[in-house]
Amino acid sequence: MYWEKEIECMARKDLEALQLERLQTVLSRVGTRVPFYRSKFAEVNFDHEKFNSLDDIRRLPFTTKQDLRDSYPYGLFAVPLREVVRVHSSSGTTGQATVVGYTKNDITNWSNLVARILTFAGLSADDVIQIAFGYGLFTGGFGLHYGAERLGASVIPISAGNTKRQIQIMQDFKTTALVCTPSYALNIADVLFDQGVNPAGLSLKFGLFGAEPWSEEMRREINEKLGIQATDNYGLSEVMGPGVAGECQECNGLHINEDHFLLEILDPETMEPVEPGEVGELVITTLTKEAFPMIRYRTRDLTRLIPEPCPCGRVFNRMHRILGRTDDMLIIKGVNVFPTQIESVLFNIDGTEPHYRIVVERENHQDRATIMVEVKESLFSDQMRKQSELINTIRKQLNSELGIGVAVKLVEEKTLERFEGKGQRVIDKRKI
Ligand code: DLL
Repeated sequence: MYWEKEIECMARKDLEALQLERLQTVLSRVGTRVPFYRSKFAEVNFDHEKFNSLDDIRRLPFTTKQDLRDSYPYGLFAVPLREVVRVHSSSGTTGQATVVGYTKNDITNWSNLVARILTFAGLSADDVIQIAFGYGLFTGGFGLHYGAERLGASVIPISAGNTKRQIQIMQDFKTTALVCTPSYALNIADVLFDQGVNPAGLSLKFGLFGAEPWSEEMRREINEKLGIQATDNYGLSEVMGPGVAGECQECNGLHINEDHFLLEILDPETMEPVEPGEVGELVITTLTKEAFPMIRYRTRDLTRLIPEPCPCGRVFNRMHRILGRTDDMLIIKGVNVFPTQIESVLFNIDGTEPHYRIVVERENHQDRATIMVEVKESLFSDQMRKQSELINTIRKQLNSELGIGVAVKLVEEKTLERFEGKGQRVIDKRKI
């Protein structure tokens, strides 16, 4: 267990005082050491002497993914490279890659924060943790690995892929906790079933899933199939990697490690704070990072705060599971649609498998969305009537959830590609 009661349960006003003190330090640090921030701060006549409340942060400019790209590779580092002990990078599939760095202290903090997240979820030194996130430049594998070691658990650094081997190891090494993306967990559950392995015969108790959006319905599906308690955890490489926020065993929102991160939830149009509890874009400022501090980083992730205190007793605010990203929000026929909304509907319908794709096309200036969903093989040998009934049910429910008409196509089990890392469920063929 990695439990810092004096911090995790401190009075809110003390936490805010700690945040302010740390914020002042980080601002003076980047203002003197990073030319990018120095010139940005000068543009708004920022004087850190006059910075005396957390709300003053609203006077500072935002940092975006593009700023990171423009500073590739080391332009935003706040320490010389000789103090950097680790570098991670995003894959760059959607543009120029971005690079982030860590000092020794950063790695220590990162490990501690991930150990905290694992503790939130109920894990302890008694657990055997199988890390099926990719190891490499992606922060998932190493981030969870160091945290699990810090916790004192037995760590199996198997990395992603080779699903049959994952299952073999899980059986032989008596894994108690699986750590990966939710889509890979589902993939593992399917292969487990195909191999006739009864999950009740495994030692698995916990699943810690993150790195991509998923729904409450998907959690239920994974819990049932693997016989575990699945929790959600959130992070992003730009501000650290995993370890930013995670669910406790209440499974009702993710506690934010607020002693290390300052969060704002802003209306993505006006960039003004939303009312407490309303949905907006998450903007994060790091409070303790040395090598790669981030000031007001626009995550593009949408969520809302859960204002009620959590029964677990932690002071850290909770955020609702990520609802989607401003940039993977689809606008179909002018209506905003999030893939997780479609997922929630599909997972509640009997006869469908939990694998789907959303294909969007444009023909004669008209959008057309087709939802491809896997169904049990037996349905295809059944009468056509059953298929069309199912299509109608899905279509009706999607129409009422989304407010637009979509086409539905049933495909046979195992025809849609499976994921080992982050899932890619939307195929947008529109050239807009
Ligand atoms: O995905 C870090 C991570 C690794 C988090 C392992 C949790 C576990 P990036 O590759 O930089 O970092 O991607 C960050 O992934 O902005 C979100 O859009 C999405 N994301 C991460 N965690 C969640 C989650 C890692 N729990 C981007 N729910 C973020 C929804 C998530 N989306």
